Amino acid sequence: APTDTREFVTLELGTDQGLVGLALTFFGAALTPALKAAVDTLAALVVGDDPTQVEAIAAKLRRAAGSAGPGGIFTLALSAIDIACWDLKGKAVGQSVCALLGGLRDRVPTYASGALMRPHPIDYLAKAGPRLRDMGFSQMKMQCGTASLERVRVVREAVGPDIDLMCDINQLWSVSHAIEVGRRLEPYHLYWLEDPVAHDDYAGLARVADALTTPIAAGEYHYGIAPFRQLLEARAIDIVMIDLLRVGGITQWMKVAGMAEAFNLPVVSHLVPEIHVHLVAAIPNGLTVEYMPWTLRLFEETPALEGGQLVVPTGPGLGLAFDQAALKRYQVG
Ligand code: SMN
Ligand code: MG
Repeated sequence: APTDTREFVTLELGTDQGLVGLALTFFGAALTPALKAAVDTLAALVVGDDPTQVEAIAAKLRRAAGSAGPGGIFTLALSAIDIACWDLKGKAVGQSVCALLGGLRDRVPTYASGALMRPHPIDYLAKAGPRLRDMGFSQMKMQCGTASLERVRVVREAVGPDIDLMCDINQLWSVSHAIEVGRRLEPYHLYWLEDPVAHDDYAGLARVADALTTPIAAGEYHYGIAPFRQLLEARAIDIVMIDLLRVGGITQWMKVAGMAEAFNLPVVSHLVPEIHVHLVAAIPNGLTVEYMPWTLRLFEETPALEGGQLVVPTGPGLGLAFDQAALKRYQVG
């Protein structure tokens, strides 16, 4: 619901040269205090290490965490360390993270997310869709589950045929339901249908992808890089969605993007647009960045939106600074 609050764990890693690398992580929900403890513990373990050696740091932290990984809180915490290290890598050489990763382009398509949500009534969607278009977005995503045909029809009619419209099911459907409803959604030309079924039902997802002409996107729920091998080998998806925090940070995100490239598939990001803009802009198969506004207020300045595109910050590292007053204002615990 629009009044929901979310808790983030922020990280600032300082160096002996006076640089500060920043990161954030979340998905802890009721376990956010445990996630914060994990981030603090891992950060303490890398004091004195060279932040440019991100694989050495990941290896050390995996060893230290023992069988608490892979996945879960360990990976969410590891991601924060890795992101802060990449910010430091960029700051140390005066280049953006995008430039360090390949620097393919200076802006990327982006889509509005978070506005057309499942709890919203249909008449609200009919007004909110065009509002996003008027804000300059040419791509937007809605959530569905029940009454999906009606909801998609109303939004499609409200925004017109030229908007790229996506629909996220968040794993709510069975395989047979996904195929049945997915077929009936095809006249509305969705840009993609996201997570129609359980994220780890690779064969089921492949059946859905095979049955529909609408591209299937998934990947946000997976931890680490190995599950993407399953998704790709099973031909379960047409669009590879990578969540920076669940995959293990920037180092791991780039590996999955490379896997997707080898399968000739595009990559899209999940949440945290401020950081993902660097990654999607760096790779040849980057399709679009999810513009989810949850984290924007934590920063002094965020990537500019120009003509439906997100501009990659050119400052060193991530080109971001925490708004310290905002962090104080929102601080919990
Ligand atoms: C999503 C995921 C997590 C929280 C909110 C929304 C959604 C998305 O699946 O794709 O943004
Ligand atoms: Mg989703």
